Amino acid sequence: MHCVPRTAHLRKIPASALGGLLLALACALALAYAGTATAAGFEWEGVVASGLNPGSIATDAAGRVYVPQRGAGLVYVYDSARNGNRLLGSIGSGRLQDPSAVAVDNRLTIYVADAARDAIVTFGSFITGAEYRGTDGVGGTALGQMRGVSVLATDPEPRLYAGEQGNQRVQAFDPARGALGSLFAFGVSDPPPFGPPAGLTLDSSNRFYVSSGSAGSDVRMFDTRGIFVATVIGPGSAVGQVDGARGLDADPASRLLVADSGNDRVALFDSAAGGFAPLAVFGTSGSGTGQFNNPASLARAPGALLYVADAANSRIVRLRYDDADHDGAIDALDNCPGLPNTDQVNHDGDSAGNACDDDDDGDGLPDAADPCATTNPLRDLNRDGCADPIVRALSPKSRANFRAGRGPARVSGRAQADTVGVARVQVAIVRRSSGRCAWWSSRRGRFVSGSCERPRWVRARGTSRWHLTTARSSYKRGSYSIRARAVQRVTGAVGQAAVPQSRFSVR
Ligand SMILES: [Ca+2]
Ligand SMILES: [Ca+2]
Ligand SMILES: [Ca+2]
Ligand SMILES: [Ca+2]
Repeated sequence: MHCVPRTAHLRKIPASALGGLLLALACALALAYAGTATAAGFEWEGVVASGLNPGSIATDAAGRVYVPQRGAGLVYVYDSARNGNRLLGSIGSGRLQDPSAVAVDNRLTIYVADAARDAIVTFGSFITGAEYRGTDGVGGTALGQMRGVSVLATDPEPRLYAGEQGNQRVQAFDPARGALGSLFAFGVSDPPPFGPPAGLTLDSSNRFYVSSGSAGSDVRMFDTRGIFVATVIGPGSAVGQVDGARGLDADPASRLLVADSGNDRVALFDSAAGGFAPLAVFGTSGSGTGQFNNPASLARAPGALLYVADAANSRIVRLRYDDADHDGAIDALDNCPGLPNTDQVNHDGDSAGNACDDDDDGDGLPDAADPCATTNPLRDLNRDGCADPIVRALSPKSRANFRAGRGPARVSGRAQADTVGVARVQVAIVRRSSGRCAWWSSRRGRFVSGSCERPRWVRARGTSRWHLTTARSSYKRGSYSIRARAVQRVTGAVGQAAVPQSRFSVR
């Protein structure tokens, strides 16, 4: 929408006062919305670690942070933010010389690029001791060989991708083939100018994004086969531009997070569907709070968190991004944006989480009038929002045989009534003999004659497990049937459909 200054607008079209008011209102709304969108940017949470010489960092599904320490032959591992980001330990001692990049796949396998040997070293999950699994690769330009790996990425397959500075390409590996079977590689430097690859990530459609750390270079998109599609973010220092971005990470909404190294800031760009529009930018040059000096790598973690390797400040910084309501769900995918709902629970699977859904179970009854607000019952004859109460496991079972004067002294079963529970269970026992009916009366302690069409319900003891005691001696010859039904708490609904019956005879 195009909003002109209100006064100018009124001066131009004085006759249309109502139209002007409407446009002004619409513009006010648009501005309010823009304000909300800006608020959903980045927030500084703190410095996680300092005194480091970090390479390209990674996180795992549990939120741990992996920081390759260039030159030291180690990858430091920090715990999740929830656990205080404390240093858990390191991996690679004796196996690594110059770890330049790390990636952790969805099976928690750890891959470390060793720039000193042009190889990728594989370790098992950190929680099971990160055991050494092997070293693959050698310097060279053929498939399976590599030069100067500066960044690693994984996809859900899981496959492994390496950005090679020396060969100016991205190479894809399939670890399932053993020995890191190389699948294909594609060059990233054409069209020029483009420096060696530094940032590498894949969106949810498995398209590649590659950036270069060279001043004046852009961010490029390649299709799933590695064919160049377009430059998606151009070089420069204005909002919407990057300058030698060394770190990239696509988020679950396929938006791009960028460590904009030359501009000492981080930025969020919309997805391909959103035209890579700039959504938020954060940071200025320096070494204080909210400042960066050559941010070189970034990695998302659960809880709407983003770790940034602030390289020239020798530190790792934790940011929160796109989470204005601070509930740990990025607002782009938050099922109640603007309302803190950490659990994101959404019973009916619609677009609104329970916290902001007036009808959590989607059964058409608003929560305030729905005693079973989180169940959408299949069978709800009285439309009270709760599944109709049912009785089962009725005993004695049908076709049991009894002798006169020795009938079943105990009738029992189970009952249930949705989440509200059973208030009581009622039982009706009838004897039919020569076309006449007699019903069990607990008050009288015997069968009393009555209409065959009008059951005489008596109350059983218990609820979800219940029983009724009768007198064995009161059973005369005839054919009997027992019915039982449960009465639901809160609304008093009575089990209506499929009331179970047991039929037996006394001879
Ligand atoms: Ca949120
Ligand atoms: Ca929320
Ligand atoms: Ca819902
Ligand atoms: Ca409901």
